[in-house]
Amino acid sequence: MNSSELEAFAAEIRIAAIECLAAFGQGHIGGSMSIADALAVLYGGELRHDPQNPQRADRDRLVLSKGHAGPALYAALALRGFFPRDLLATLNAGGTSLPSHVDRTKTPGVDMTCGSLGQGLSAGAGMAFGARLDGADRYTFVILGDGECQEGQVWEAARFARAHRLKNLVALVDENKQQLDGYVENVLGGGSIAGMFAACGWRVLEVNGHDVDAVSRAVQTAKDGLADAPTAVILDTVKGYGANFAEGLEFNHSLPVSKEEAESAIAAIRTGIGGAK
Ligand SMILES: Cc1ncc(C[n+]2csc(CCOP(=O)(O)OP(=O)(O)O)c2C)c(N)n1
Repeated sequence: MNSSELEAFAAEIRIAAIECLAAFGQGHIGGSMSIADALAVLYGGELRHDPQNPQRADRDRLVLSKGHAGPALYAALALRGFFPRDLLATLNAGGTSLPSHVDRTKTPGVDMTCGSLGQGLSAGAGMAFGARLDGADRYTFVILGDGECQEGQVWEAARFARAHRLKNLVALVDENKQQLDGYVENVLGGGSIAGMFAACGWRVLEVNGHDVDAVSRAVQTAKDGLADAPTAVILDTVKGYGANFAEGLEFNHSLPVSKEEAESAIAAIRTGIGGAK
């Protein structure tokens, strides 16, 4: 996909995720919106995947460690044809294959069950290590939240990945500066996630996470094989980006989403996302 196609894909991911949340009536809007552009880049070409054969062994792996952002991943998967788009309306319903938090046993295209924060980078490091043992050229991408990076397990995994020189592992950190209960700076401020990954010996790239070209370039760099280390791509993002009823609120982690709000937000997205960046 070229740049304008990626932007259009990101907009469709936002729209489908909002529809999905509105069908259930509430959910994790903030952290779903902030990763839409990164998902567009991954599913728009950077991630080797096969909607007709989601378990294909040579696929790249994606771990959505901030598993509460399932609606955004489900939107991307549905738009790529992993399952029918109608299924998005079953988010969190009894017996659904689309639970609020991602579950690899339920949803085609979901590679890891996540929701208890802090665990995904460990799983991803294991997948990357496994790929090396297999002699396989697949990559593993892990999407983490900045609040999530307060979990100690993230840094155990980071050190493991560096110690084993897992250059086939890419962490994408959604640095939207907000977590469940407010601003990261106020909850556990100080320090720099980029600096922490660098201190663990990772290659670190910092980009505007809503600029699909910048994210694409960073992911391509992460895959260039030139660093003898894993790569962390720090995405400078806005929580709720593009959903006009959520963006800019201090507490937009999980919100009720009415049909009217969804319609208004979708109409605004269709006319072009406002310049928060
Ligand atoms: C171990 C653990 N503790 C607490 C929670 C509850 N929880 C769910 S989402 C969230 C905030 C996550 O913030 P962040 O990682 O920044 O995600 P984002 O803002 O991108 O949605 C918390 C505390 C959880 N899911 N897992």
